Amino acid sequence: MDATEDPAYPFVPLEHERLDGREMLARSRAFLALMQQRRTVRQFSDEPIPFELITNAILTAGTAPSGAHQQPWTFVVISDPETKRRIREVAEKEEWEFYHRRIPEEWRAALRPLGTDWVKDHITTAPHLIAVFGQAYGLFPDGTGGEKQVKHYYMPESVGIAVGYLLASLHHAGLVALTHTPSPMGFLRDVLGRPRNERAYLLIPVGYPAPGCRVPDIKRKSLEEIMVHFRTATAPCDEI
Ligand code: IYR
Repeated sequence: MDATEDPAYPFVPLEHERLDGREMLARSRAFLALMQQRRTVRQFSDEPIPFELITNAILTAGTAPSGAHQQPWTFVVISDPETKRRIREVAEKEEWEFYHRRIPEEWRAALRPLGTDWVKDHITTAPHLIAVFGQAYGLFPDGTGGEKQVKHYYMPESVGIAVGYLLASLHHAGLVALTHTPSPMGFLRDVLGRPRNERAYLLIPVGYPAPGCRVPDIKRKSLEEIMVHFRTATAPCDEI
């Protein structure tokens, strides 16, 4: 018996459709073109959005691979003005300190092209915020009124992949988002009443862009800059 034949943990056949080569290429190019259009946005409209776009994006994030399939993530959606206002208040207090006192010169220079500052009106303008939490460990009732901790593996990597899926889903649906990192963001756990095993990972305002929204004129690295390819003349890199 090999490790995939343990009756306690059954395996099922993979559902996989083998596509025609041309179809694969067409899909791959269309997805690339779609993702090339994605931009981080800081100016939001307060217009409401269909809420299923949020739940579908979260379900899509939940399809991400994770360490030992522990799915160590929680997505807290904030749609009420009072909670948004409280989050903005603390975030701006922290960001004021960051931009006026804590920021090293090198970091300030790195942020200059993005035009960011301590004012975070997107937190109250965007119709929804998704606060992403990573679970440092699992927390379960132990059956005797106490709690049992279960170690999680590769939490930051797992949550990062899930957030990538989330952002791709939102963009695919025609929305814009901002991967906001109020620093420090420990306050989010307190404001949102999350349990002690959860670590705030990102705060993501989601919505439509504000009319006349502008974004920095920045370029993406080329394939040559981001890919290294080990190959031989005989390695299988077929053209279709
Ligand atoms: N947390 C700050 C600063 C900031 C840091 C990085 I790295 C960015 O890519 C953008 C901003 C803020 O949210 O303004």
